[in-house]
Amino acid sequence: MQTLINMSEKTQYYLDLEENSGAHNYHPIPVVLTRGKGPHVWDVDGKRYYDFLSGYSAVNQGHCHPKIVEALTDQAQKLTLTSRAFHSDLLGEFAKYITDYFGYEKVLPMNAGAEGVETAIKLCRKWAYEIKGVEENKAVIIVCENNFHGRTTSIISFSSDPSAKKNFGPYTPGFKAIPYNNIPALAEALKDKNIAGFLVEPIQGEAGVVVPDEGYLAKAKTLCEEANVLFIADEIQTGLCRTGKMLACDHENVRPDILILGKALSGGMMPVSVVLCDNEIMMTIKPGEHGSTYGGNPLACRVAMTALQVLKEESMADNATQMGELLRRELKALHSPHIAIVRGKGLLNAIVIKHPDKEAAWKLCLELKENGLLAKPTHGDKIRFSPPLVINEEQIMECVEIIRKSLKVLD
Ligand code: IF1
Repeated sequence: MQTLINMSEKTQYYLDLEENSGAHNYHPIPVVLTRGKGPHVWDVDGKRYYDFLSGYSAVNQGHCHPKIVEALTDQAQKLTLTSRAFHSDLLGEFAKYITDYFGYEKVLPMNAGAEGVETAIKLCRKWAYEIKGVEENKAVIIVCENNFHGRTTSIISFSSDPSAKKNFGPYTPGFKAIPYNNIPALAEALKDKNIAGFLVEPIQGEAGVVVPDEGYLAKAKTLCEEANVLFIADEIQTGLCRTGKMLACDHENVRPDILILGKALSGGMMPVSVVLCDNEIMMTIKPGEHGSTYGGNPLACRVAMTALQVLKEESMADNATQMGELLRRELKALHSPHIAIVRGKGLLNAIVIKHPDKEAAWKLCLELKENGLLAKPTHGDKIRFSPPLVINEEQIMECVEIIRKSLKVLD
């Protein structure tokens, strides 16, 4: 039972319900939210907060964006699900819209981000056996240490985080981990003729917003091309304007062979993920060989098209660039003895806390909550600062002041 003295009875009521009847698979900040709009959320006592996590970058467009809500509610009253046993008018429209939007020949729609990653893995393996000519069941996909690609059994099989994989074995074979942001290690791994693909986050989110060296992605793509290996970009967290470009790969003009999107693809309305690639890869999957009940449902298609539309209409990539530069500049200018590093790109940022108390980041997040800003530590000493991309300069400055004031709790 979480009993904190400054907790309202209403909040405690909801915490107790979750505690008693919900799985304990998270350790959330003790706040109970009931409403969201733009960069703000409100708790059950009516207190307003800046959301500096954005649903783990799923509400880039801001909470309850009116145009996306309108698309959701309108379509919800027409047709929400047909299954893929039949066609719908929206799947074809969505497929054309998103393949034109990102410049690929085909799209395969799924739901959660992990399903998108699993789909990319299956496509990569099928391509390896049927196009590249790798011996069956010998395909290997290179991944990076400290990766995060989701929570399915195959995906955690190649995680390097013990808490993500302990006692979930036996693990799925066919993956080789190399250090992130290390070209020589990739070049060495690519000598293996059974390598089918290289699955990489353009910026490692969960690891604490680890930005690779300039040129890393471009060099990696070139090495993959030379080795006839598929470059698979997991842009589920970094994509959709979060880092100041439509895709994080755009910073280096890298076109992934397989592009995976999720999260903000629906603007926080519902799980929608996609895999984008060209015919040579996508057409290796034949009818009946892959799918899902909700994959490509009309409601998701309608919502996703609107979510993509508002990203461009409201120039969210440019705003992410400008607001991100402002946020990092102002955080560095605090010259706080408790902040070791400020890093990020666009509005995907993190601070690394320097403090003898290993609970310092958690305590700072509790103080931030008291002062009206919600954030949560990742891997102990890192705190991600990734507000919705609709945040403006005045709001950034207000948040910097909240952070400045809250840091005093660590003195
Ligand atoms: C949790 C992390 C963020 C992702 C990338 C695939 C997925 C994710 C790059 C899977 C999901 C979420 C999952 C959520 C917390 C959050 C997270 F801390 F876990 F790593 F954002 F950084 N690729 N990330 O970031 O997408 O299946 O969840 O839709 O599991 O705790 P999903």
